[in-house]
Amino acid sequence: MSKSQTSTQAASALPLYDFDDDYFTPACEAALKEIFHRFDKDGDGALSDAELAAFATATNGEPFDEATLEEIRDNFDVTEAGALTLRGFIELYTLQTTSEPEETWNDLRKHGYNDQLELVSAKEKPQDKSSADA
Ligand SMILES: [Ca+2]
Repeated sequence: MSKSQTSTQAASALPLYDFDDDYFTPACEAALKEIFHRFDKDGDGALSDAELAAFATATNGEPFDEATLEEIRDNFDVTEAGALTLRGFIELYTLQTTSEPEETWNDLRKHGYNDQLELVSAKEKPQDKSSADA
């Protein structure tokens, strides 16, 4: 689903991917690894379904559907139990970043990074949730 907000920024943002090296820039690699470990709650080096759901919700506002999970397991490095490894996570972002860098920028901003790929706010913002019942 496309979001209603349009993103026209980031024209002068840092590069995320070094096409000469065929790999992420060091700053982007560090950011992606930090995000991966942030959601790897039990620290076993892979994102289980529950951890992946938390990641997807923080990134997209909703967990991946079953078809997307299948796609992830089919295309990227996962453990025997089907949890996405760091390598798989990097593979996933390689695919997205080389085709749609704006999408990766959106994700990085969602997770608190600014245009210099500095972590400025690691907090998930709860204000757009309708469950303000505290
Ligand atoms: Ca884990």
